[in-house]
Amino acid sequence: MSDSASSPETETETAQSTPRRRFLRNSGLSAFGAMLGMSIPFERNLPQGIIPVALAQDTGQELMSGKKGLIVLSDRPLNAETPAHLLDDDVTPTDRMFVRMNGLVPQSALDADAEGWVLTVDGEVEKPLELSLDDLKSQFENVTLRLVVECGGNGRAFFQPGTSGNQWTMGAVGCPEWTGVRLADVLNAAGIKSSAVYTGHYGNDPHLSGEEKDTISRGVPIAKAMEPEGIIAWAMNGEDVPALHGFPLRLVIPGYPGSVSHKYLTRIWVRDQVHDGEKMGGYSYRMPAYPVAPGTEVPEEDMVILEQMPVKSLITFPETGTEVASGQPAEVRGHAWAGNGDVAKVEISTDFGQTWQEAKLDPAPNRFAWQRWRAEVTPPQPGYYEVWARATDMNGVSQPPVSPGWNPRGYANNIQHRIALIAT
Ligand SMILES: Nc1nc2c(c(=O)[nH]1)N[C@H]1C(S)=C(S)[C@@H](COP(=O)(O)O)O[C@H]1N2
Ligand SMILES: [Mo]
Repeated sequence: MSDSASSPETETETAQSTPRRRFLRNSGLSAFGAMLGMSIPFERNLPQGIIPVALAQDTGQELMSGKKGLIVLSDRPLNAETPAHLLDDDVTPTDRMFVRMNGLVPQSALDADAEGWVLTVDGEVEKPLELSLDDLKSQFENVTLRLVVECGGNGRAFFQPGTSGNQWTMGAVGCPEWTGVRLADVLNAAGIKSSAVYTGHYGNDPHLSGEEKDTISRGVPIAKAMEPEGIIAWAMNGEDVPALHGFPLRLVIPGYPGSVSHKYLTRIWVRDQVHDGEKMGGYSYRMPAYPVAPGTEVPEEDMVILEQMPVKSLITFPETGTEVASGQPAEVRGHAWAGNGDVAKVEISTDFGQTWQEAKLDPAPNRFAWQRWRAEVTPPQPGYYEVWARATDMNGVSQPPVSPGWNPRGYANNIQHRIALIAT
């Protein structure tokens, strides 16, 4: 190692300034070599499991330099969530949007290099498409929508017993404004055959191992893909989608776990069966088909794909632990959203769930945007209070005060959000 690692900074610079085109041509290189854009003379000495430091992206800090106040859960892959009080904006600012990587951020995204980017749409279609960014922008109606992206594992930290994966608390969610074209319009242009069942999504983010395999490749049922809110986006909050969020192109398919909103999108494969890409099977994004006691070992064949995300709400103001004056009304507010569309109501409690008061709930600016709610609370006397919030969806399904349906990988936890309020 020490022989070849002259200076990490130099190697990083070299790797980043090397055009992607060049290392794609150098197909004789090993996987790591190809990613670095140069040969690794002492590669046979590289101990197994050691990644060249220039590729390690343990530079979580560097990648996160555009973010403010996020909590990094892991730096390889990079995963960071947003504290609830930083999610108060109606439109989540880019510097506060959570980050969920399964692999590495592709070099093309770090370089903001979209030259020659092509989106392929193939499989069960009449007319396979190869679309450049310009084709997408010019051939289809452009739409701008506020859409919630929430990781399927948001809330995992609250399950007992604990389950493996990022220990997200409440902040693996955000609602930026996305601009792009409707996925449905692109699929219609390709002509969906009657044999089409599912989509399969691919991007160019490298696997952590350096091997040439997919980090993640998920999809959605065709009916979901044809909903008008699913978009192929090139802009987030009015600017190019940034490196961490999928430059230059990503899917945003709201209502389902964030993992179907593929970043660095290169291909949509229309399948004649349920997509079987990476993280579609086993225990990934799958739930027991029936309720199980916490800690149960569920046979793989009894697992079904997690589709709609449950109804949920956040208290984004004030920050937990804030002091307020007793006997005076204090504003409490946040957002609510549901995987099946609009939220019916939001209620809050300041007496540990004995009584609930209905909050004022704004309509969604568009379907699958989160909805603003506000309420006033008046602590009757000095002391410690908690505010609990619960949203109810259009089917009358609401959020539980404790973690709902335990499952082996800890998905879809819509436990009520609670904050502390200190009345003086
Ligand atoms: N190419 C690619 N797309 C991806 C992922 C990924 O690792 N690679 N992670 C998915 C998961 S699990 C989530 S929750 C969302 C997170 O989107 P964000 O990082 O923009 O917040 O991206 C999804 N799309
Ligand atoms: Mo996720």
